[in-house]
Amino acid sequence: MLSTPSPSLHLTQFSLPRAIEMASSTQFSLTFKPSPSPLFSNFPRTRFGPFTTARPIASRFKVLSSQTGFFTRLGRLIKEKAKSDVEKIFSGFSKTRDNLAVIDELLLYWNLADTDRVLDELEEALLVSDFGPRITIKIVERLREDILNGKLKSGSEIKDALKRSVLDLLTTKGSNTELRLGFRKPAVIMIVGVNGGGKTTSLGKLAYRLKNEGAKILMAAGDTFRAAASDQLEIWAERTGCEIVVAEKENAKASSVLSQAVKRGKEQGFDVVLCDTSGRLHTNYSLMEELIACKKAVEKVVRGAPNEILLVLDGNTGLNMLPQAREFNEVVGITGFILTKLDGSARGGCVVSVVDELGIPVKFVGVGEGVEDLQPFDAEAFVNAIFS
Ligand SMILES: Nc1nc2c(ncn2[C@@H]2O[C@H](COP(=O)(O)OP(=O)(O)OP(=O)(O)O)[C@@H](O)[C@H]2O)c(=O)[nH]1
Ligand SMILES: [Mg+2]
Repeated sequence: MLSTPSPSLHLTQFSLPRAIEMASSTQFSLTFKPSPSPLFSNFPRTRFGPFTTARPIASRFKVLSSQTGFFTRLGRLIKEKAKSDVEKIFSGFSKTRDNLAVIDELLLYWNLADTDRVLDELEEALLVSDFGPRITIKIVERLREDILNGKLKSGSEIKDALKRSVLDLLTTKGSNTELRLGFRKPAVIMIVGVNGGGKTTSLGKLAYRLKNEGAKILMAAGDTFRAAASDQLEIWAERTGCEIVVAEKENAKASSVLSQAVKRGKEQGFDVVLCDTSGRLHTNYSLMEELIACKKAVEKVVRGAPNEILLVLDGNTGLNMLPQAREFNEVVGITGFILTKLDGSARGGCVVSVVDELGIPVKFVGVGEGVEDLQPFDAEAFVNAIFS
């Protein structure tokens, strides 16, 4: 069921000045923007036409909304989609795969006498792809042991064992890849991270996915530092047919915007409120404090919220993302990662190092700038995508 805005709301659709004019005269007020027409009249007529999204929205919501455990199912459905999006994941990781293709060549001509040289080169290939020294050594030494014990007798057996090792690492430490949305409405997801990592884009793509599963989504423009930030999110709201709450004034407190949005979400029966936040350096103490305020403000409105705090990490930063992850986790408690820009990076191994080092699951990977380019993380699909 699509939320159909009332006729009066339709009239003011995306008219910011009008909305501001109508807003209350309190010191701090927010504008609430209804979603565009359910027919997606503003949807770009390119790759993602209106009809690719309209059908699943209607059908899935009917099934799910009438049952308890809506959020559990929503989280699971999104994850299950990863299995069917294998092609997308495969193409998204093409650079990492190219980088690791050397392993195939090495193993093709492998023979026992050559083991040390081959494993040295394999080690190097993993390091270059940002698997990180600790895991790389762990993987390579396990392979060496199995080769010397006679358990692995051919190049293809070594390759399979390599894939199994990586899969084990991912599934042992980061298996909770489903979104955990609790059981109170609205579920609240906060997206945090350093500047330019892909927070707003990921939020937009996530909204698209959730909406496709029938959830009623409200976006909250919590990046109040830059005027352009809410404009950017508004474009995503329009593109995905979601509603959005933005601050009326520049430099409004992010925590107030998020709190107001969650209140609105609660009053108007939204399923999920997606909260954008400003980019901040993990070393900037006062900005990190602001995140704590955002978290508390949201929690005051809905007990248990935010249900997810997703840290966006730019795949191009490679292993430098680890200190960021540690710091954000210490300050606000990260529930999952979104690793972005993996389409442009040959360093897909960072997925494994992040999971291994922090024991926090990667929930999504960004493999492009399009609306469908946020893929739920599936360890098996990932391993198959990087080791073709
Ligand atoms: N290739 C590629 N580009 C991406 C991906 N995710 C985001 N981007 C691009 O990265 C740039 C920054 O994305 P934003 O979403 O604005 O990043 P942000 O973290 O919200 O930035 P700030 O709000 O300034 O901190 C944009 O040009 C996005 O299109 C991805 O998965 N792949
Ligand atoms: Mg942003």
